[in-house]
Amino acid sequence: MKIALINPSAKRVNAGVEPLSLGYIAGYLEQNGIDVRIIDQVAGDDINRQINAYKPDIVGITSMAHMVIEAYRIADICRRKGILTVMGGVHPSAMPQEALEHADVVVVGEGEKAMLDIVKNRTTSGIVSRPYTENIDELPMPHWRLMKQDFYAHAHQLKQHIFGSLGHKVAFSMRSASVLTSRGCPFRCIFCLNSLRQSPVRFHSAERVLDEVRRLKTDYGIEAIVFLDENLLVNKPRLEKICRAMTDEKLNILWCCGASAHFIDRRTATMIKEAGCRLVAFGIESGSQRILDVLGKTTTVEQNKEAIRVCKEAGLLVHASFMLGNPGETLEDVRLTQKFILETQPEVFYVNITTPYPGTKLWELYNEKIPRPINWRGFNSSKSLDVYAYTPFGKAELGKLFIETVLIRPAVYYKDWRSVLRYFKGGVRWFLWHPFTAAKFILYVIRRNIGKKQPCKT
Ligand code: B12
Ligand code: SF4
Repeated sequence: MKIALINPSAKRVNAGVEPLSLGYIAGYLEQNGIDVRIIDQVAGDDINRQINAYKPDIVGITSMAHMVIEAYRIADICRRKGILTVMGGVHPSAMPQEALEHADVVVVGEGEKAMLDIVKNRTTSGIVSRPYTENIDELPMPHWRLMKQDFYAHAHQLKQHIFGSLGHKVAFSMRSASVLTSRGCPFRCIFCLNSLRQSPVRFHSAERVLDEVRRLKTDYGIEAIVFLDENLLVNKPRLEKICRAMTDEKLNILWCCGASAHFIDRRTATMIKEAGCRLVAFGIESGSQRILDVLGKTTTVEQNKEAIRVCKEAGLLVHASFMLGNPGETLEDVRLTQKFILETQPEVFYVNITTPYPGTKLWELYNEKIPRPINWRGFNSSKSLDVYAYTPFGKAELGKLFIETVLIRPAVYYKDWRSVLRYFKGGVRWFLWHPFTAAKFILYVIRRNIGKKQPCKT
């Protein structure tokens, strides 16, 4: 039995990150003796050609909302070829009936055990769901080799340079990889899948995390790691073990992570810095306490300011993301967010348009206001203003405020001409050092932007 797992590419969203969900499923299937491949459109694979060459019995396609049109197009093609077509991931999990119009089987929730059951039981139709894996250490590590580590090791950096994530220069000219050390989050922000998802927070043990880091270093030459966890700092005893080992063993890996302002204090900031952390990313979302409360964030504006201050004092770079177009947001709230950015000066910041993803509380509250038929391509948080459904601002006004907020960037990033020069020098040097990867990536971007895709009605 041969299984092909497919990672569809989405126009307009840059995803220079390994498809870890498929990596986990591939690792689990292979551990259970199944022949598996990952076909990755993002890394430049031609899906049709690869499928014709590999001739899988089953395809499994992952999807988030913004890429689902392409995922459905691929599913339709696979079904036409007579291959059993399974879909999974955050969007099909939230909209299984919609996905069933294109796939034979839809997996709701985690995919490792569900996919193995489908293969073993020869399930050919319907919705499949399995209980969450309680002890995630039972799952094998993601299948790094099948995830095209070589492409992603550099795609990260290109993304960082091209899109100006200055803070990510931690990985400058280094081979980098993404690691997930936990699943779930203790909070329930209304715009996030965790607002309704009943999955508990589960952690890989410190030993398992260290094993993965060491293996990435020795087997794949990885020098920089992006920890993709929703909140790496939640479990302090585990964090201490990981940091102590990284420091004592002189692993010499630079890393960055996501965190919530609840969990950072001076001691933690110093400890992670010593262990190689160079950047912490916070979902700050707003400078207005009223909006933080509406969004179900349990942080305060003051707590967020303090978290940024503490990180900067410890010598860590700060990446902060903000959301505009929130329910009931007024001009005054937006001004508070702009003021927050100027005051706290995070080294990197992103502004997103609040998007009601299916499977979230926000979707339940506002989906009826979204014009039908729904354009899923617009569900990408930052690249489209098509999906706002609940803000008192009109589209034009929201667009203007978005641009205005994004334009604070130069004032934050480029405080003097030296920082501008350093940044561009860094980018040029990278291209000179990696001409082949750079050429490959540029070709991929060109192909993706001019390649015509068949429209797909949903
Ligand atoms: C880490 C992360 C990222 C990382 C990396 C994502 C990646 N690898 O592609 C980064 C920072 C790059 C990122 C970027 C974005 N992200 Co993000 N991200 C996450 C986060 C925090 C964790 C995802 C994760 O790795 N989970 C762990 C893995 C193991 O779980 P999983 O992906 O769900 O996969 C399991 C199941 O879904 C299932 N499954 C998945 N695929 C398949 C396929 C088959 C065949 C089967 C059977 C099962 C199956 O099995 C998997 C293993 O158990 C989630 C939040 C969350 N609560 O889930 C948001 C989340 C997935 N991101 C989201 C969004 C919107 C984005 C962006 C569009 C934001 C933006 N504007 O740029 C981009 C898109 C990037 C892209 N890939 O195209 C949304 C998606 C909402 C939606 N319905 O589409 C989420 C849910 C956050 C939210 N708002 O609630 N993200
Ligand atoms: S803290 Fe982040 S991951 Fe957790 S619920 Fe809120 S947005 Fe989601």
